[in-house]
Amino acid sequence: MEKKGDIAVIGLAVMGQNLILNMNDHGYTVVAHNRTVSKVDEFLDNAAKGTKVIGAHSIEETVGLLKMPRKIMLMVKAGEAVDQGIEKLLPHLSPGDCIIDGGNSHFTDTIRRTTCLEEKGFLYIGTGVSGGEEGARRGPSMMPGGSPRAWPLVKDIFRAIAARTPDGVPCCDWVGDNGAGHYVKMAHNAIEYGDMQIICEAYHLMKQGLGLTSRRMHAVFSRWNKTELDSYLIEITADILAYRDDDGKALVEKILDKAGQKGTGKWFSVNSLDLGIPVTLIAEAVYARCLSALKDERVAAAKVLAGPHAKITGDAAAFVEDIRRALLASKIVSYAQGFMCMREAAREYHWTLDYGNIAMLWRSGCIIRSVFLERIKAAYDRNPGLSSLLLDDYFRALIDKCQKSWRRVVMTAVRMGVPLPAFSSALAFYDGYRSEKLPANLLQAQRDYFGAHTYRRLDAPADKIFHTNWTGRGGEVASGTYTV
Ligand code: NBP
Repeated sequence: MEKKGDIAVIGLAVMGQNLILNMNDHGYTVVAHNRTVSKVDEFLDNAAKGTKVIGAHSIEETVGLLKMPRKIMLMVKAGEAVDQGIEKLLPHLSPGDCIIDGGNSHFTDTIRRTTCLEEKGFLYIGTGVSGGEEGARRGPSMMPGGSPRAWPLVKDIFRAIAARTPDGVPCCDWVGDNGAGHYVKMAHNAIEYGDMQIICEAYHLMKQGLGLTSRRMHAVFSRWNKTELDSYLIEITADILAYRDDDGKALVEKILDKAGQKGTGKWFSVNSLDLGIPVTLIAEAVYARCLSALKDERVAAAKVLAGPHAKITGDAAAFVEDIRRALLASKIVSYAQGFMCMREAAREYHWTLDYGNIAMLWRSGCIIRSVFLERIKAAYDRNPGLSSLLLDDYFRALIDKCQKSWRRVVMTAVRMGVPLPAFSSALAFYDGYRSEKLPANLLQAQRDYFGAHTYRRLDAPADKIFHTNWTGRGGEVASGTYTV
């Protein structure tokens, strides 16, 4: 009898190939297919040689080679390729079969696809897969969501191939309905933008403000990696700073300072605006990449725009510790904002998210893996209804410890003319969040003055709306109230 596969993977680029080999290592028989069919044989003759992987040269053959109910994972470019893949598969599937999209799809596409496939009697999963090539091969962090009935079909395979926390728990669990998995993956990527930006700001200040060499900064980041900041991104930053080019000079200093991006940080920032949640640090991280990309304009502006170019004097070691604390406080704000946004998304899109569990999905296998995430899990274990991580006792105490340093760093950088958009926006958010009163009373008066947008009063019931004829020339008619 012909051997049948446990799962099929369509898309034999870097992620698909490595996931297949990972599944094979864990004893699963995988059917492999790719749009450009020659890549199937190339894969079987090379990386998959000697494995149990079965090559399929058409969609029909792929489907026919699978055990029922069928599980077919698309690892193709996000967007149209996923819709095209689904269209091609549907005529060959039976009710109860499951299509899985493991790419970086936008969560709204996943919501649409889940509904569409469920209406046709099929099951659908949109799963975040994080950790790049190495993660896919050795154990990614996986964030599946979609049709809840699909989870038991893939649970064993996904949890077998996923990364594990230091305690041995797989970094893969069901996130929630329809687009929840892809939403959480988007949040992960966006938090990664924030983490990278705050590290870059620390580096910028040490280099430009203190004049530290890459060798010294390598030592600093290596030391920081033994503190609360212990994480993959701090570790690779230390490695990068130590890396020498052929001439013995630091390679990092020869790299063009123009950042690229693939869009998930922007997606999250746009979504945070849609939801009305101030995810300021991540948005600043996206804008910082945009500003860096304006290299030619910056080069021209640098010649004509004045500003300070002073160096920081005084105790350099003490200031380096100030920077570490500023980084830590900013990181706490970034995660607090990211989790606030996920909480609002859960309300908006009707998901039940387990925030402590999400933190542990990211504990290994992905780019933002860190010890810090365990503290987030502990905070949600203490209080599952926590409205902000900033209010958790551990994080509150940590911010208290870092606060003076954080303010000193931002003030010094402003004086020196070193841009710290993420550090400073995080501090502004912190001060705004802890303000009982903000100047929005004046803002509401302005809106009512020019547009009759109405306001509420502190000394009147909350549901009572007022409009003032501020100039004596306007009418008494108020504008309708609505939220954009
Ligand atoms: P790519 O994102 O580079 O996509 C290449 C694959 O998509 C190839 O197999 C290609 O087939 C297939 N494809 C395309 Br392009 N258009 C297609 C279509 N219309 N119909 C069918 N197949 C089509 O591959 P990747 O880097 O392995 O990433 C796969 C997914 O995983 C993406 O969504 C990506 O965002 C996500 N992801 C990537 C990483 C990473 O580190 N690379 C990490 C995490 C997530 P062909 O060979 O015929 O052109």
